[in-house]
Amino acid sequence: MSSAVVQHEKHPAFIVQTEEPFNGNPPLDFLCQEFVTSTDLFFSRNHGNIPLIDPAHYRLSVSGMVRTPLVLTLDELRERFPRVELMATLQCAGNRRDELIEVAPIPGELPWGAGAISNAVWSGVRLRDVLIAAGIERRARHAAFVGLDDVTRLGKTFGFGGSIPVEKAFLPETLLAYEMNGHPLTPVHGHPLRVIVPGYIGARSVKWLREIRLQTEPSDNYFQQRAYKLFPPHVRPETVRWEEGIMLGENTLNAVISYPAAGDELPAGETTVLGYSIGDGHNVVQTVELSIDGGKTWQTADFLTGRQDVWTWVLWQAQIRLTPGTVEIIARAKDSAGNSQPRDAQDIWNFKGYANNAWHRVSVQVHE
Ligand SMILES: Nc1nc2c(c(=O)[nH]1)N[C@H]1C(S)=C(S)[C@@H](COP(=O)(O)O)O[C@H]1N2
Ligand SMILES: [Mo]
Repeated sequence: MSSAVVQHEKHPAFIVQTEEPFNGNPPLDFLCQEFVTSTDLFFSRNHGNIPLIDPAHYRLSVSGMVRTPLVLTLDELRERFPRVELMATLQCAGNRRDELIEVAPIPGELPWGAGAISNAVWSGVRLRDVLIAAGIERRARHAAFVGLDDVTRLGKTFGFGGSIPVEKAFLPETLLAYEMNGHPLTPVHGHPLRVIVPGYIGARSVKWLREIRLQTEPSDNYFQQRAYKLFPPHVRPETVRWEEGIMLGENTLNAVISYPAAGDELPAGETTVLGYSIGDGHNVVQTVELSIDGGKTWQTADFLTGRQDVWTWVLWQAQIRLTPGTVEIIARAKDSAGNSQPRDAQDIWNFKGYANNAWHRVSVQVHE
């Protein structure tokens, strides 16, 4: 067994995209078999090393625009604040980048398929309870997080970081989590403590959390100021003015077909199509629809999961009738506010390859 497998505690079917830094995802068909993703299949996105932290020596600092700066041990965090549990789906902003790369190259970024998403039950304390204990000042507008990992960018080495507006930091769903699916976090998922920001891109859920700083401006970290920013399609790396990008925060409505896969050969007749859909963090997914005639007519999929809220995905299935030839299956979702998804990836292409939520299209070969 390789040391990577031991260290990262992943399932044999887990697809490792890169070993260093460690990045990988479950195969799509495994992913959509479980409403709550097993920890050993949960996707992982890392920009630097995986720090191994002794929980006994771990300290969290809360500083900046607070009346009482805090330095907390893990035990203090557990004892001083109520334990809460919440299910939330994390999605990397780079999920489905491979389809944007088909439109035009995106050098230097991971070519994620649609597996950079997973759903887990997180336990920990509410960020708001910790912030109330620190007594935040009225002029604080953002909560900035820094991790204990080492990431090197532009010739400097620093901890991965990012921030969220204080309004989101004070909402009850925003957690400092020490457990995932009923067990202490594993090293790749941020042991011993990480932020969980439900409804936001995965990048704001900072792992191996070292510090929370309250400030007037968003984080000055590379991953807030350069990466995880959205630019219009005409902007290129050579012409980019970084300050003009939009900092990504909330998720976008998305729907993905997990079965069949592109290029699959299927017999004519009835086929069950499977997939997932996730909302924008404000509205629940209302319907998922499928088309096999280029979007002229649509049929509605059934949700497989009884439970549905704004922080979690839905799994769905639909029976479609396939006739021989090449068939493009298209999926799209609508949410409870009437929002829908963009039709084509080329309309939302951006040079960093983020937030692809175009209609998902899967072409299969159907034989007699
Ligand atoms: N400290 C730290 N936190 C981090 C990252 C990182 O590289 N370092 N990656 C972020 C990104 S981009 C994503 S999508 C999620 C992935 O979380 P996971 O590995 O538990 O799936 O963690 C976020 N938190
Ligand atoms: Mo991410």
